[in-house]
Amino acid sequence: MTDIPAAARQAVLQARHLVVFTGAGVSAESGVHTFRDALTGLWARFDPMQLATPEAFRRDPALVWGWYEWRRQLLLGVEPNPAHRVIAALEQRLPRVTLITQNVDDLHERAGSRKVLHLHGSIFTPRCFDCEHPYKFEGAPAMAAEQPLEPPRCSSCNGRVRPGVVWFGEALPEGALTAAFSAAEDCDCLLSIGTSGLVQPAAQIPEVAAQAGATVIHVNPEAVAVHSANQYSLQGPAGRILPLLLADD
Ligand code: BV8
Ligand code: ZN
Repeated sequence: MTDIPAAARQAVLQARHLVVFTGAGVSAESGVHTFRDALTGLWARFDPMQLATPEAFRRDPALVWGWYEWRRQLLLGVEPNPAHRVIAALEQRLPRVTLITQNVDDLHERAGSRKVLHLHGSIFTPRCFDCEHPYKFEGAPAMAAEQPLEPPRCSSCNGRVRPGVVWFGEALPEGALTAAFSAAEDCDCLLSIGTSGLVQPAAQIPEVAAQAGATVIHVNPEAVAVHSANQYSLQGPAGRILPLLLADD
């Protein structure tokens, strides 16, 4: 059983302003591929950097749209896991919690988190690639197989519909990014859960909090290098570690 150092537990439960920063690892125990392993079958031969870009969509819209519809379809069949639920419980319990996610799924919302800053958009909010007109899904995706799929057309300009995510080379949503950085500067504790810390500028968030003097706690099965007394690396799956924060309450 992984113990949580008392000082780390205390820093979370007594935070004046807690920032929770999540990556694909928080959804792993719900059965959602982390970003790097979302490339199996047909997409196994691609590097996400090759598929999750506007250039890839221009070059082969059906391949890219097919990948996202396959991922969306998988997401419709999974549930939030204990990690998502503890995060939602912390939001109820603490004076101020800012939840920032890199994920494009809706598992935080489905677990009860009310305010979620999506730095990389959402797979559930497609829009027109040309005029940005929002597109409304009708029901579940057309197919379960991993195959290219022609994207639908925009009702206002007939352009192709694209996923509502932020691709590599695209700017992050201004509002969410500004709110995320100011929360990181203001918080006294930041809980970073399930992220490889590779993707910029999101990866700077824990660093900004640490520079501002916050206690930074990483939750990841892989050890995360920590550089000072008020940084912790809690090694283990989030679904097992996070409930320990609220245990014997
Ligand atoms: C921008 C949406 C500027 C899409 C995503 C060189 C070349 C080209 C670009 C760059 C470059 N250098 C820097 C850049 C910029 C680039 C970047 O960072 N590239 C990196 C990779 C080198 N960034 C961008 O392009 C960003 N935009 O910079 O724009 C700009 C400014 C103005 C105007 C125009 C442009 C946009 C980045 C956003 C990309 N979109 N997602 C989609 O999902 O398909 S990022 C995508 O990757 C995910 O959303 C996620 O955020 C990220 C993967 O990170 P993780 O979430 O950490 O997931 P990962 O799989 O990597 O790791 C999972 C972790 O969980 C692991 O650590 C694992 O150990 C852990 N884990 C596993 N199981 C568990 C667990 N943890 C806990 N419990 C468990 N059970
Ligand atoms: Zn349009």
